[in-house]
This record gives sequence, C-alpha cells and structure tokens, in this order.
Amino acid sequence: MKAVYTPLHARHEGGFELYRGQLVPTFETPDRAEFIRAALAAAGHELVQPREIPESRLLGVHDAEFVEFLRGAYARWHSEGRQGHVIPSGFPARGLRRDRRPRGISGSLGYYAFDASTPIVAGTWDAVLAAARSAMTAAAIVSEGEPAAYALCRPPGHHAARSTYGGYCYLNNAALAAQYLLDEGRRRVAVIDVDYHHGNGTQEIFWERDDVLFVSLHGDPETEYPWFLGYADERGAGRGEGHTLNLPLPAGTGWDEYQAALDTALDSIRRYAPEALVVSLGVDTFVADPISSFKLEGRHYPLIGALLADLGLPTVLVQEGGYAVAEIGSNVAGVLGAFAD
Ligand code: SP5
Ligand code: ZN
Repeated sequence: MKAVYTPLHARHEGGFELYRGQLVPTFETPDRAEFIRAALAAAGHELVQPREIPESRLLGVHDAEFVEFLRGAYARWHSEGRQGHVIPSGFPARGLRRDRRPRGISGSLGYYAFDASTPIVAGTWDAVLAAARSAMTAAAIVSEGEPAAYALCRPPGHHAARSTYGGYCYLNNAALAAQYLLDEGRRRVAVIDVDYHHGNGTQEIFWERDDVLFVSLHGDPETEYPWFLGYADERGAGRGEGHTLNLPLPAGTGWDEYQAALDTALDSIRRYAPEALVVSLGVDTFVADPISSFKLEGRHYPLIGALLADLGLPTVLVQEGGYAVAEIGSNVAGVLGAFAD
C-alpha cells in the first residue's frame, strides 16, 4: 500500500526526557522511522511524499493559539534567555488556576504540556507539521478511493489533545486523519488505537462527538502511562456518550488475552458501522519494548493486520509508538503486509 514518508521527521532529534529521575535521551528517536521506511521499502510498499496541505486544516482538531505556541516555543525559550532543552517544569495541578495562560515561556509550557518527556528542539515544529501533513495525505489518498494508506508519522500524535501536548506527541496525527475523512464526506469514522499507551488526546478530542467512535486497547493506567486517562468507565459525554470504549489490560498481557480484547474492540466498530477506519498503530505492545509491558511477538502483528482488514473498511493507518528499534520495521511491515493481502 502507499506509505507516506518524509525525511523531515529527522529534524526532531536530540532531545532529553525526564525518565525515572534522570534526564535521558528520548526513546522516541529518528532511527525508528528509518527502520520502518527500510522495512516497508523492502516489502514493496510504495513510499510517497506528504502533500502541502494547508495549515488551516490543523484547526479542525487543535486550538489556534496552541498551534502558534508550538510553532514558536523554541525561539521564545532562547529569546527569553534560557539555554538547552525546552522542557516544562511546573503544571497546573488541582488547586492551581488553569483558566488563564501565563504570559512567560515557562508558565506557557506548563499550561500546554502535561509531562516532562516531550522536549521541543530547534527542528521539532518542522517535523510535527510534516507528520500532521503525512497523516492527512494518507487520509486524502483513501478519500480519493484507495482502500488503505499508511502514514509514517514521527513524532507520534495520539497523546496530543486540542490544546495539550505530551507523551512524545505534539499534534494528533490520527485525529487529523479522522477529521480529514469527515471533511471529505465520510459521515462516521472509527478510530482504533492499538498503541501500548492509552490515546488520551484522541479520546479528549472526540469525547463529546458521535461522528467518531474511539476504541483503545492499552496498558492499565493504574500502573501505565499516561496514568490519568484510559479507564474502562470513560465512555464519552453528551452526544458522544457511548462513543468511547477503553479496554485497559494488565501489564504482562500476552496474545491470547490481547486477541480477546481486540475481538471486543472490533465488534464495537462493526456495531457502529463506520464509513472509514483510522488505526493508531503503535507497536510498543512488542515483548522487547523498553518502556512497555505487553508480550506480543513478531508473528502476532500480521494477525492484527488481518483482523483489521476483515472489517472491510477504507482505512488510514497512522504510526504511533514502538521503541524496540531493531524490530520496529518488521513489526510494522507485518501489520501492513497482512492488511494488504
Ligand atoms: C506515543 C507513545 O508511545 N508515547 C509514550 C510516551 C511514554 N512516556 C513516558 C514513559 C514512562 C514509562 N514508565 C516506565 C515503565 C517501564 N516498565
Ligand atoms: Zn505508546
């Protein structure tokens, strides 16, 4: 299938994240995308460039001031006399005001970010915009009639919400793809998120909407990132009531339990009867992933691809996480190859 890729992803590189009490090089690295690109090219998928989709399309999903903040954050950090990496250090927790955005850069960072693992470096915005355009390009390809397309998005997106960023994510690529499909005429779109981590951003964006069904399988937030969203009792609100389905699974989950949850997720999508599907495709469910705790093996990824294809829907697959770099390419290619067959 067509796979949207651009080398612009590599401009987002060299950041540090706060991990277990230390500043360490971020797990989300450029070589992730290069291993995926190589595996997809070797498997015969056609690599295509993202289109110059107008930035106004971002505003279907994101707040305009948030987008401008992300674009300018690195320059502001340095023009306001700070050095090194742009990482927030204080957040509006319970009891603190979150109704106003402080004028200074440090307060603004804490206002918009929700963790300290998502650094902004000089090239971050270029890569973020290219990833968003990649996802929307894949959606355009499917809108124009291809049965499926894949976007090799880096940085990933599913933790980013309307006006918050975190979890290595800045703009929500999968939500942008879903909104693009709707804007081009699909009436109902389902998003299935198979990344190890809960897609809190996607959930928040579509929380009160009934034109998007959001279904997520993920590590139980009782112990797993992002900790503060992704519980089974979250089901949507207002018109969106019943249009969010969370299937948290315990750390250590292997294929049998995973497949049972995937069956539940696919059943709910069939009942919703969408006109298109977006897959938030993280492969950090892999047994050797350095920050996650499921036990899927390489042979399981083609099974996921085949089960997703069985839905028979026009499908946009969007890259999310996956940090076992040596195997990331074969795991992603495993999903796509089985899907295309
Ligand atoms: C897109 C994506 O996969 N983002 C993940 C961001 C995770 N960042 C914080 C990770 C903290 C993990 N806690 C360590 C558990 C080790 N078993
Ligand atoms: Zn993840």
